[in-house]
Amino acid sequence: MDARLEAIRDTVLARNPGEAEFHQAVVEVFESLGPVHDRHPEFLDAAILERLCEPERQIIFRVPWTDDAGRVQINRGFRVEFNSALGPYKGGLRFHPSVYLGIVKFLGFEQIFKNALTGMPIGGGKGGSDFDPRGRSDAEVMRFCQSFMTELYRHIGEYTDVPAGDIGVGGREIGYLFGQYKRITNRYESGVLTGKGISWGGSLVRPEATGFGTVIFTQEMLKTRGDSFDGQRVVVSGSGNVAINAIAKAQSLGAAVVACSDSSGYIVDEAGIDVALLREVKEEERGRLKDYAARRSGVSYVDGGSVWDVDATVALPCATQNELDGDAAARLVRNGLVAVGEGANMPSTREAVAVFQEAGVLFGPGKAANAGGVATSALEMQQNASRDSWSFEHTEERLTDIMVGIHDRCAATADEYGDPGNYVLGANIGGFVKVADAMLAQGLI
Ligand code: NDP
Ligand code: 2IT
Repeated sequence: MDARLEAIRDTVLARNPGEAEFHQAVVEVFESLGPVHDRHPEFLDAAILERLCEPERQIIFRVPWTDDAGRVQINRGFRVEFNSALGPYKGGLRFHPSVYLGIVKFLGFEQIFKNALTGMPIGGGKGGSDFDPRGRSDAEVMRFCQSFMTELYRHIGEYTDVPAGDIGVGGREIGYLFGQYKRITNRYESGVLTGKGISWGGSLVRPEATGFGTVIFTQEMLKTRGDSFDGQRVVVSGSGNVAINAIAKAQSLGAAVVACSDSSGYIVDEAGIDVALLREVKEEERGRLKDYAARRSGVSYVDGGSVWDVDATVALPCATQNELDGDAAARLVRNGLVAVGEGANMPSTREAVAVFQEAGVLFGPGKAANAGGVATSALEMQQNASRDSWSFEHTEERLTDIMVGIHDRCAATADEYGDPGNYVLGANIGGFVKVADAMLAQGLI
């Protein structure tokens, strides 16, 4: 890494102790940015990197609520408003027991570059809570969401900060959050949240967008080698919103998707995953993958273990950060892997990324490959602002154009900086330059 960037990096790491995921995301971006600063010394003079790594605002709050037994529960809520150079802060809310400031900051930091790559007018932010929705009743989830919004409402708004879903936050939670925002503010401000239901301001294709977009991006990478999804053997991690829709899209392009996982284990279904059954078990019943295996013959369920033990030509990690390590990457590469599209945020460890890149595997990093979700959120904001709603076909066409555009911009940037096919470099530089130019133009703020 460039010595000037090393010094800035060391300061950032020292100023943010104990935030391992945030450190990892920062270091990975810094490793791409040396050549940009050679060409643009003005970015150094204006301390763009130092400013980028310091969130514009960080909000941490108490979330008290009562469970169904009448006991008081206390969780911690977060919203990190990272960068608003390109538009209102935009990014999801994650409800998972592992959430702490370091996770929210890594996600918010990645979101700045991802959102810039979409070409839409959105800044970067992220939030969430260490609340665990697993095993909670609808009524408990509602009371939690109402309490969370009772603090969050004062910090958000269609021109200020627009949250959406992430792990543990889907249509149900967005509904409860929107209802409470509306009640407190007495405003039907549709554009304050995205991922809403279709009848109350949501956008068609938003539920599918992240998974669909990841597959579209990966298909574009495959095309550069005269290849496609047709006939690929695909393994997906996770079985939530992103995973299920990635599976559906890959199958529609002719791939055999043979395995997916949840945090308890994984299934192998050599006949190809039955998406209708998967949706029934995971989305309607909020069940577990072992229930899927119990209802379909020829499926094996492996309790614990890693889904990356299953051979694949295309891997789509769609669960969580650091779920695919260097050893798993090396094993996949030995057994014929040709491409990886990250549906999750930072699912591959730094060692895994190095293994993929050294082996010449096509590697689409999350901030580019999973940008279809937030891009379609921006399309939802656009529909809300114009009080319009678009057809599925039109919205899907927009999503496809955006994903092809992100792919092409990453590829062109990698070419421009002398490392063709390096989508990590292309995404980091492409996103950074756009934000840095805007920050420079807007003065020292
Ligand atoms: P969901 O909550 O719908 O699904 C998450 C899935 O990942 C579940 O199958 C869950 O298993 C599994 N998982 C979560 N945490 C862990 C863990 N610590 N260890 C093992 N498995 C885990 O979330 P999404 O599908 O929305 O999100 C998945 C990933 O995609 C995240 O990295 C998210 O940041 C990213 N992403 C999401 C976008 C969106 O629009 N939703 C947009 C862009 C990126 P279990 O059910 O057992 O908990
Ligand atoms: O990581 C992500 O891009 C998301 N969770 C989606 C954010 C959004 O605002 O739609």
